[in-house]
Amino acid sequence: MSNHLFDAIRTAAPGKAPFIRTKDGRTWTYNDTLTLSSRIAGAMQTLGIHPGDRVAVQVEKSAEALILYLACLRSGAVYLPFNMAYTLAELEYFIGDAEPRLVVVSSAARENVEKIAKPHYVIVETLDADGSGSLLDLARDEPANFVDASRSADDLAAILYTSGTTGRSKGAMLTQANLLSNAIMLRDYWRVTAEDRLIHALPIFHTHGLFVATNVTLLAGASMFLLPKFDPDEVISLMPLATMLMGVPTFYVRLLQSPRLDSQAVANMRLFVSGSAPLLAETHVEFENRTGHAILERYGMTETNMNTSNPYDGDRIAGTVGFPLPGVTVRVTDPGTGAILFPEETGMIEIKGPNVFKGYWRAPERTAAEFTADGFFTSGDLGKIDRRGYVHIVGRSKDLVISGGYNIYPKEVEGEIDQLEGVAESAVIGVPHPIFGEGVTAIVVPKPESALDEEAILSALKHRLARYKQPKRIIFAEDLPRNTMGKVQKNVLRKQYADLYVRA
Ligand code: MCA
Ligand code: AMP
Repeated sequence: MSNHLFDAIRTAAPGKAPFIRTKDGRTWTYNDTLTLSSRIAGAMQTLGIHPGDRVAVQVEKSAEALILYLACLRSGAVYLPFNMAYTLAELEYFIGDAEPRLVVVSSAARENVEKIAKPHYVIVETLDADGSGSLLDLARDEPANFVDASRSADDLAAILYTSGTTGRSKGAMLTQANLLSNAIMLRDYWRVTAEDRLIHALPIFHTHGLFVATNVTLLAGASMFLLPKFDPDEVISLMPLATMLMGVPTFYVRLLQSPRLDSQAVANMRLFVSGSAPLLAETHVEFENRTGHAILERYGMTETNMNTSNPYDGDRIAGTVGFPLPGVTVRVTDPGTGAILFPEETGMIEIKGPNVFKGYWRAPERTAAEFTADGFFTSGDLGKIDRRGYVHIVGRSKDLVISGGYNIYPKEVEGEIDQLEGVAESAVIGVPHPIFGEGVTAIVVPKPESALDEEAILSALKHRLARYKQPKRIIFAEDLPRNTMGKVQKNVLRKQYADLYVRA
């Protein structure tokens, strides 16, 4: 029996060497990780979880949470991680759609989650930030030699929900082969070895922190400093003990705000990686001037893992996302005709390769709509490939805001605002923000005689939307600019409010 992804992780695991170190001074060796993941997989089996069952997880970042992900791989369960910021209403939708067999949440959330899980016959167990909870209690007496479930390359390893420009969030189905092929490629491309020590300050419910950071570390037999969240001071203090950092552009903007960041502080560091959102060329240049390190920017998506990367040895060019990764084909097409464009011409970025997902969970029509007839995934990103082969992302055809590396789909926020009494209509846009890259901003047209103000709208959204999706500012307007087809011209609004946060 073989387990496509976990067998590779097990083979790379260097026994007594450390895998995770946490802030409180604890260390999990690879052997400890194998033992605990075995016990948790055993507990899940005892609970009746079978290969192919979904296991939804909404817990604080911890070593045990990462090991729970490994336990899911071992038991053949499909891992479904959720952002801690999601509200109960958001979680309820995901549970209804994914139909997990088990949901793991914090003890504080258990009672409420049980209420929404009950109609779906879902088991609820807990895991807290300190590693305690009912799931680990169940795992304690399970054996350390769990027999891993058989999983082939095409079996699902995880489903990650990504919001859609139309309709509700959709689950991107990622196979064992999607994850393994991408992690091996990145490990080799970025020269990650067992000597590396990664500063892991990203959340572990998205591709960046879960697959890029964690799978690459595991397949190199390397180790990580697992931080509960990003804190620039803490990250700088760890640099003399570490060799790598992976982050979203906001990390680098915030690090540059610290006078402690200099060439001395980074003397032991080998590699700084950025992704999930555009890194401003000025941030790249300022970071290199201050530290001597050229940040390596790469480009990925939940549906595709990583597609391109600046080179390890060659020029890491600011404002570009580098070359297609080995085995990945990237092309640029005319969004109107689908014709393949020449270098330097801007169009739709399309992707094909072993990294590209299997489709959206229980949504074959939505899957079909995102692929071309010859099997390329349509990214929704607009870009070009220059004469040297570097890919540039110049914009998005999808209506999406990226704030601090988190995606926000305006339609979801507009839907919530439009339901409020006194609102005629709204348009949600992203405008440049000095820390988050883009700031979520709502332009609201009130109904005549409505007494709505900014505070009333923001407080109404509080329990309806995750915090990072809530607008940073609400602006009232008499009407929205529209084109001759009646479509709201968001580009006009983005231009009009371009310096809203720069001024603030
Ligand atoms: C926090 N706040 C935010 C965000 N994060 N507002 C907008 N956008 C955000 N992303 C708000 C909080 O609500 C709070 O507001 C205030 O900022 C400070 O909160 P705090 O928790 O202290 O912030 P933080 O911990 O410093 O968080 C900022 C962060 C974090 C470190 C940038 O958002 C983060 O870790 N982002 C990474 C996201 C990520 O992993 N993306 C990868 C997706 P108030 O005080 O008003 O309540 S994977 C992906 O995109 C693809 C596949 C790829 O290519 O990687
Ligand atoms: P997600 O849906 O969270 O997977 O976000 C994927 C999107 O993030 C991509 O389609 C891009 O729009 C954006 N993205 C990721 N990496 C980069 C990058 N290096 N530069 C610009 N945009 C990026």
